[in-house]
Amino acid sequence: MTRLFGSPIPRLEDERLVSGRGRYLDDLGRGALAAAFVRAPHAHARIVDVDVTDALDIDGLVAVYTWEDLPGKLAEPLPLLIPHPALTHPKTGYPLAREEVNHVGEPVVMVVARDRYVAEDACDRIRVTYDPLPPVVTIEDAVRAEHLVHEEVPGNVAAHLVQENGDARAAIAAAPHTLELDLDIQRSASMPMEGRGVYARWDAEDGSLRVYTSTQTSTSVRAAIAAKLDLPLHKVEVVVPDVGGGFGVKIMHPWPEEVLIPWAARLLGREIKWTEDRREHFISSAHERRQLQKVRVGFDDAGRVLGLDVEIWHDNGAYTPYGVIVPIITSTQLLGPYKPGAYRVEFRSLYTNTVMVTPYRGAGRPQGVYAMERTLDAIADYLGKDRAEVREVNFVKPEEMPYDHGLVFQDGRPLVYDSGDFAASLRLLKELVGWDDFESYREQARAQGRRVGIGIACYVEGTGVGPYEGGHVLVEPSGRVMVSTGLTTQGQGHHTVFAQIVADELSVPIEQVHVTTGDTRLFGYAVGTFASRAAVMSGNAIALAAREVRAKALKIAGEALSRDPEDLEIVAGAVRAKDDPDTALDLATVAVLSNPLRYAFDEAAKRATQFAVTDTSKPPVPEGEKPGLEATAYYSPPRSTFANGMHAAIVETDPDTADIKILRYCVVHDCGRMINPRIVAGQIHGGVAQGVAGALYERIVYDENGQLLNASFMDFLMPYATEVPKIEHAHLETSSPLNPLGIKGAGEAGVIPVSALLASAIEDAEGFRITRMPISPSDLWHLRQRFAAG
Ligand code: MCN
Repeated sequence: MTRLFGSPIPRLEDERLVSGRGRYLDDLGRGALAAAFVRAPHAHARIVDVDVTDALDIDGLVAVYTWEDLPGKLAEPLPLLIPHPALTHPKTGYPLAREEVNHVGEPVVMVVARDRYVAEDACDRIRVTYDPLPPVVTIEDAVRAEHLVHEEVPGNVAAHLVQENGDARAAIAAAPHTLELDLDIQRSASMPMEGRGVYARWDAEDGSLRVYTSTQTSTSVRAAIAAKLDLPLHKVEVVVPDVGGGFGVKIMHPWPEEVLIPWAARLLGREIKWTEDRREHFISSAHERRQLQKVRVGFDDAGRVLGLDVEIWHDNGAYTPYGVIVPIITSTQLLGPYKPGAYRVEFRSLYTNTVMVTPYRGAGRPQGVYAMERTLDAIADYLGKDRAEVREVNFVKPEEMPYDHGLVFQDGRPLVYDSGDFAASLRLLKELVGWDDFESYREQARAQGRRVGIGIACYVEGTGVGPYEGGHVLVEPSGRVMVSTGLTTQGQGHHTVFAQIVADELSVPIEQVHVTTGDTRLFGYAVGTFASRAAVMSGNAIALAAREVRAKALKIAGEALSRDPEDLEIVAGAVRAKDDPDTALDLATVAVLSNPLRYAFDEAAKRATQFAVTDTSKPPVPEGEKPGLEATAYYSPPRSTFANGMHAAIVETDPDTADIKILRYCVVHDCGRMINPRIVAGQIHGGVAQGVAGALYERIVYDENGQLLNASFMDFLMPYATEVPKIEHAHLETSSPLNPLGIKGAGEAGVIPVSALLASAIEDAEGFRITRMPISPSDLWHLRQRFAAG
């Protein structure tokens, strides 16, 4: 049988999904009651009064709830998911606002009604009286601290952290050359095709809840519901249907709606559903990316960085459910494939009266790469050196792996790179894009009156973060191989890759393998899908479980065939003797033999009778074994494994209109051993598309009152496929020594360097420094005017 690990087979789930047979949250719960929310219209205000009287006589209204109605733990603030010592002033919101609202869109009242129309009409009739407070909208407002987002948080500083390796300031002072850069990256947000959504059913007789939710983290939503509603864990089932994209926004556990809807379903004894609309997604889910950065760098004549001192002001939004995870990722992964002589980073995470900031695909890395790569471009310009060469002199070398940066990573463990050959990646990228031939191309273009530029940006990505993930593999008496893992799927092709792994390990046809993800009925322990961790974490756990099943199958078949398991092998779905292929038992028969309660109605059971243990002195289940041809295994990594990559792009900027076109886009990517190169390429392409969107088109715009001005696709400029360039890619596979399969993650990589890269390429075309991203034609046009005016 051909080995499937490493094969670019098409995704098994796609036919179903693209032919309209996916089941998304809103496809469920037809006939359920609908919930809708009254959300804050002010960025910052005290709630004076909530008057629901006018809504109560609407036909079809079922219930109206405010914070005052919430019992017990439900009335408490939502949990702080990842505490950190630097987070001195954590703040999380209430499921429904209590006395104050801190951003436009915060939920204040929940309405349950016959259908969504009635619920929305009722929302319109609810009068909330507010006493508006001065809002803090931007980082600059927060730093000025004339007003406070949370009264008890001085200076609006949620968290403050300094990390150092060596004395960067002294190294800069002693360096032959120094530079300073002020950089700015704007706020953006993930826009999955499907927004969030929850549908809950209460079974009064059983006293249990079934909750369907569009989430990236089913087990922790379940734990939160059980805790908030004071239910035993086993009375709460969380099932994740098909999910139309997450990109980080669905990792909050729980969202207010995820505890409120189940609570109301229990209280009313009715099924209730809520589906987020696009406006709600803009104003009441999560955003990311805004940072101001100040970089001071000292370097030598070769462009080697001797000291790097970076200050970061991070816009945290109104609450900190995720602690400092985003700025801490920025501050550590900023280093990319490089090793500055000494490094100091200091960040302040600042509250603003805006939608809270949680990880969005790339999670803080695009900002870090932006700071580092803009700095290296500035050094190259200053020294008149080739930009790729300046990068190369700063690379960590393969012989220096594992490389310890002397810093603490986001998981609290040391920041240590496990593998990668950055110089090899760079060589490959330069060849792919034709780096050395670009100047002659530029000359030709110039002769035609065209302005072109080339850019480069490199990154590393800590992937496969712990603490663990599990996998369960079961061979049924039918011969079907059922695989489950607790993490969820939002479009990454997990069902295909996990089936590839198991089909290989058990030597069964892939069509026989069925994968389920994110269903707490099947797998209760899991962390979730984020941080490019599914392949490393669940991939390895499932492989380990399949290996256990394989060993067990050999043992059971060995007993039945009176052979030593060592003398047996599994080939094409059957256990057979290495020296005699006719002495064989198919896996279905072995599955029957593994279970003392034999399935007499099954074909395999009939075959199994001739091998059944007839010696009554032997126990029906072999000593030390459990019944069933199944195994559960967990994988817990020693630390994160670091994927890496480099992108290069050629752009053309219109001398008159300042229109920006990407002519070539090249990617070299190394995520260790690839389970499925086609899926990895798809992930990279999708990531690049999202990165191009964030670099040239999308941004979240607030006015001075904290009103989101572009909360719809009319105004938030999501690019079409026509704006996404053709992506040329090459893979490098340096195996990770940290996990049995040698893999590293790939899910976020594509998006990470794009803003840095396009800034680099546009700068090269235009001849002046780009320090603010995203950049639109109008931004570029204004920059040109400013540059021309000196
Ligand atoms: N893969 C592989 N070989 C490797 C590494 C990965 O074949 N060496 C495959 C994996 O098996 C998986 C895919 O590539 O099918 C991505 O793997 P991984 O890097 O483990 O990332 P996750 O599966 O954990 O996905 C999370 C990641 C993140 S953090 C965001 S955000 C994101 C992303 O994936 N959101 C997505 N990609 C997305 N893709 C879609 N379609 N929708 C989203 O919401």
